[in-house]
Amino acid sequence: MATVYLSLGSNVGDRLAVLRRALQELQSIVHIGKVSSVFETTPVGIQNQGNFLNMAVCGTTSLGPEELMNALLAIEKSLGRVRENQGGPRTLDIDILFYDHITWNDANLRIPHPRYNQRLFVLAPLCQINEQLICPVLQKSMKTLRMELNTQEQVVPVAQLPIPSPKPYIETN
Ligand code: PH2
Ligand code: MG
Ligand code: MG
Repeated sequence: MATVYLSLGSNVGDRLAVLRRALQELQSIVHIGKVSSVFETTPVGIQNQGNFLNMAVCGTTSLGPEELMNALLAIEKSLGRVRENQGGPRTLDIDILFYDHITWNDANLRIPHPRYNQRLFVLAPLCQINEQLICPVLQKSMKTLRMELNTQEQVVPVAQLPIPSPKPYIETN
């Protein structure tokens, strides 16, 4: 089993409902151990789009990094994401921040996630679930990276979602 840290974001539709559904879907591929609060965050990059709700999740999975990424893309799709311009509005984005202590760099997948350390909408939720976590590349804790970050981003906790129980298997005949 691998320990993974994921970042979730939504700025289209009923954002909180989307995150709630995403956690339920995630339970089928990741055994969720911790969830952060849900934060309302101002958009980074393309500015003229709605505020995001962002959160972080930690859990364990038996999927490899690429399998996990494909499964996450399928969840994004099932919740109605249409891929348009990079960095633009999205119903649901699920990014792999860390996968154990591995580094992965190819055209389709980069772990740790690129630029996560420059984004308060990632670090604030992440620090809630494990501020002692050390980045395998930067060799610094999430707490330190957050303190070093100088940003205009507004990041406010607005809700807490429960960890959903794994989907029960109901036999029908
Ligand atoms: N995601 C982006 C670009 N900008 N800004 C915020 N606040 N939250 C996000 O999740 C986000 C973003 C691309 O993935
Ligand atoms: Mg993203
Ligand atoms: Mg993504």
